[in-house]
Amino acid sequence: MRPDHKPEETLINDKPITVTRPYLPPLEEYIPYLEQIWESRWLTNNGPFHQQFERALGDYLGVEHLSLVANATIGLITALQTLRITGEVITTPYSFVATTHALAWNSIQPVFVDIDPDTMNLDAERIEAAITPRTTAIMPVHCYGVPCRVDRIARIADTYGLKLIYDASHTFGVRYRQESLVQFGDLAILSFHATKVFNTFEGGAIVCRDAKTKQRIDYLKNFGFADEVTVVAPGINGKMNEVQAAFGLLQLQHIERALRMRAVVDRRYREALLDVPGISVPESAADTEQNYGYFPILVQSDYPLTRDDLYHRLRDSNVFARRYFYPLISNMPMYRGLPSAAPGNLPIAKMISDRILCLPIYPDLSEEDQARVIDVIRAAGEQKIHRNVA
Ligand code: T4K
Repeated sequence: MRPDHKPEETLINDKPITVTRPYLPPLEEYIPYLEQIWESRWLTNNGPFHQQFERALGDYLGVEHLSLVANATIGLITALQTLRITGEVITTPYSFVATTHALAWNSIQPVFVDIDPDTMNLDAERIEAAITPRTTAIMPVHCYGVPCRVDRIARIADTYGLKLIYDASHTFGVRYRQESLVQFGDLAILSFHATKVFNTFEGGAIVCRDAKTKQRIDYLKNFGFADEVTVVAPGINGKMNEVQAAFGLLQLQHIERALRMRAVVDRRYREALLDVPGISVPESAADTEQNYGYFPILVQSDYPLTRDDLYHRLRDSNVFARRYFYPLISNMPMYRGLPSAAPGNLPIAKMISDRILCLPIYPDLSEEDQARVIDVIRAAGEQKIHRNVA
């Protein structure tokens, strides 16, 4: 048993509060869509709902060219194929594993570059030093929906003739300098996973800049078929089906409300945690309309518990915060042998990854449930420091 664990504190009767909870519209609103699918028997392969959702999503996001995909992981893999990326790609170790796995699935060598301590995104000032003759692209992540330094990174990509692919999985609805954040880069990939701000159960999209690129993505996600008898590329099955596309159309009607509800939760946390010593809440990004998809905090060394102890303390109260993103991707067995994975190369990422905790946030997180999360953090913060601080 951990030294700080007191069984009598365990509130086993409290219902679990998970890091996220998918937004779902009223079921009765979805039934008519299902009836249409049953009627038409058109289940997948660029069906009518797929076409409608793709257009409606482009309008919502303010982009002309996008292609729906089965999930963001397939989207990232397909994006790399679309631009025929090979050799080495500069990326962040501080992300969900899918970012780097997509490179591995294309036999591309990831080159990890450290992150910026404020944005937790790829540090733009360190990119140039990592470029070699084998580098073909940069693949940053707008982590938690916080914009990367898009202008600086675009300039580097232009100067060195590199492609720029953003893992934009966290950015649904985020606007930066009054533009959709997915406008930046050659390609940007969104996730509509159940745990994301906007979900179609599973799903995603690749945003691109022109019709020709969209055409290539559409071929690639459909096995490479250009017509019934012509296969133009070694494609994959990355299609979104009609059940998901119809659901996406319906979700679009609810997204603004869901975002407003998330903003309320975000504000309550900020106010409540402001004066808790040892807990830092990253500042809201400048010039950005956020989507409040995550609520990351950093558990600093002057907080009485370590990050992991706080994580467990919350669990004991049935609160399931998550360590997004720990461990670092560069520490995983399949990547840690890479030269760029050496811990000395990634000190900021390591420090953030050891301190990060993402608190529960979702549209219908009640004030009462949120108070439970806050109370645990505040109460633990008031106890005497009894741990060895590194
Ligand atoms: N790039 C980035 C930067 C990403 O963050 C992700 C995904 C991707 C790429 C790949 O996107 P996709 O290929 O998935 O479209 C979750 C998600 O599975 C993953 O999509 C997400 N990032 C990642 C940050 O989080 P887990 O393993 O933590 O999920 P899980 O199953 O533990 O769920 C977390 C909590 O959410 C549960 O405790 C309860 C709640 N939940 C979850 C699901 C699936 C629900 O209430 N209902 C649900 O259906 O990875």
